[in-house]
Amino acid sequence: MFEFEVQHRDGRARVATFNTPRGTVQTPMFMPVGTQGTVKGISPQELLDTGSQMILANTYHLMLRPGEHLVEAHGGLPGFTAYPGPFLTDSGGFQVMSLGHMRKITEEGVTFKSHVDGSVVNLTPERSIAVQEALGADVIMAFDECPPYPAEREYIRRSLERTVRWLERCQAMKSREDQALFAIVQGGIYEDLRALSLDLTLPFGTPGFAIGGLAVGESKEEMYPAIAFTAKRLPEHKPRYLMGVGHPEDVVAAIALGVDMFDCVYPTRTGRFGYALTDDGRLNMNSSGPRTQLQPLDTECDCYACRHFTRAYLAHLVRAEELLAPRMLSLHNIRYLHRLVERARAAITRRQFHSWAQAWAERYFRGKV
Ligand code: PRF
Ligand code: ZN
Repeated sequence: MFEFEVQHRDGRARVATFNTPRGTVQTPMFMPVGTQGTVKGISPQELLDTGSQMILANTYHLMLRPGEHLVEAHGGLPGFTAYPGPFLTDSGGFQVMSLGHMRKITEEGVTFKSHVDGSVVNLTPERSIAVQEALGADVIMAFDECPPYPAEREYIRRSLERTVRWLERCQAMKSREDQALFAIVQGGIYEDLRALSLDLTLPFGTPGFAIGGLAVGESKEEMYPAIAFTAKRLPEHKPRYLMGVGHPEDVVAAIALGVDMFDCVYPTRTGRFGYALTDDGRLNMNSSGPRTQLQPLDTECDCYACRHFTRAYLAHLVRAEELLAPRMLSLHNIRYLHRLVERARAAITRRQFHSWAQAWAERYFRGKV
């Protein structure tokens, strides 16, 4: 179980298969975000139809509501949500810091006030693993701290060292053989702190490693080198997961640097806000252009929305605030990310990734449709 087999390489980019208890996935892969046990507005069948391979769900939200035991009573996330494929759960630390109130971090864990009912909640490495075992995802994440940006170097160093001690507690707590625990490398944008985090984290030998602590407000000029030197030092034969990254240009850039897995709310969130991702850039459905255009969102896209609807019809739905609009834009944008990684996999397999990526970026940034 959890075998990761690299099949093709082109520079640092690779195509691989990753075996999980609920099926084998192809990487590079994009994971839609189903924070509350649902990818907002999209049914399980629609997720499968867009080419989704693995769905991300959140420990933080599900432990607060409805509680992990209710999910467990359904046989875990697949029974609860009716999505039959593999899941990955995030550990909760990152969400506490962005959503919890009155947060307090100690060596023991994080104490915060629930955004649901205001109650005081403790989240520790042990609790995070217990919740993730009850939720029953195929891949579970270590409980970490993602420092805010900007943060003091010294704070980031102490934080990453504590994240390593928390990883040790996560590994000790873990009891299920059918779940893979991924460690998370932190260290902000500092090369020496990333190196320290790698030195302390790699010996745990987890079946996969995540690059955390990025896409938190730093520039791309700071983020890309941090991805590069972290990915370079991660094991060749294990999956590398860049957490919370899903802007198309960042996905393409990170694949070139050897990253295999991505998740982001971007395609669904920007879809709900009325934007469609296309090879000519992001299309604002509230602008005047699409209102009279009789072509689909993206002529090459094979999603349900592109096979059936014109831009003009979808722009009408957006302006009329019809529920179908955010659903169809989310569906199309998820398919866009899946098609993007599918094309990246094909280009790596042909050993033409660099030229494909250049041509893709040239068009994506030229077209301000
Ligand atoms: N840690 C965890 N989840 C995350 C992150 C992290 O650093 C990020 C950073 N972009 C997104 N999600 N546990
Ligand atoms: Zn489409």
